[in-house]
Amino acid sequence: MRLFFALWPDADVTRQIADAAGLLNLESGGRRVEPRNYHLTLAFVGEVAAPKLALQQQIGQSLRAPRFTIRCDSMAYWRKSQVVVAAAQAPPALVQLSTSLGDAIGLPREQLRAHVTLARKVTQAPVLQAMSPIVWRPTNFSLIRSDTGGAEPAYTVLDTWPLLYETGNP
Ligand code: 2AM
Repeated sequence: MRLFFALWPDADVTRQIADAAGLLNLESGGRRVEPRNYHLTLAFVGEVAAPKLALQQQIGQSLRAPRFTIRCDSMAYWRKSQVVVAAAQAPPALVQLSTSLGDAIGLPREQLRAHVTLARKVTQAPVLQAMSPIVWRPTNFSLIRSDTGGAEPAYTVLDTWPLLYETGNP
C-alpha cells in the first residue's frame, strides 16, 4: 500500500481553497483536484507492505508536535511535476513536524515545499491569479493510504493524531 502523512483541511479551509482554485483558468488542459482530496503532504512514505503499516502508525503515535498557523498566499505552476499549487510559507513548527516524520521514516532531508495541489497534468503554464491569503490552523495530522487505480487517487485516512498546543507563530 502507498502511504503518506498529511494535513487535511477542515470544511471551512477546504471551501476557501476551492474558491481560490475556482479562479484558475485551465483552458490549456489539466485536471482539477477534487476539494475533498485537498491536502498538504508532510512526508511521503511510498509503497509499504501491509505488515509495515503498524510501524508507520507507531511513528505518528509517538510524535508530539505543537500547533502552528499556515498562510496559503500564492499560486504557483510547477512545470516539472505539471501541477498548479496553492503554496504556503512553512512556519518553523510545520518544517519541524515534516522533518521529524521524514527522519523517522528514513527519508533524505529536503526543504519542505508546503503546498496544496489544486490541479494535475497541467502541461502549459496557466495565467495565475493573485490569491487572497488563506489562514489555516490545523489541529491534527494524519496517516493516509492512497489508492491510485482510478481517474483520481482515492485517499483513506488510516489514523489521525492531535497537534498539541499553540505556539507563538503568527
Ligand atoms: P503532490 O500533492 O505534490 O502531488 C500522495 O501521493 C501525496 O504524496 C501527494 O500529495 C503527492 O504530492 C505526494 N507524493 C507523491 N509522490 C511523491 C514522491 N515520490 N515524493 C514525494 N511526495 C510524493
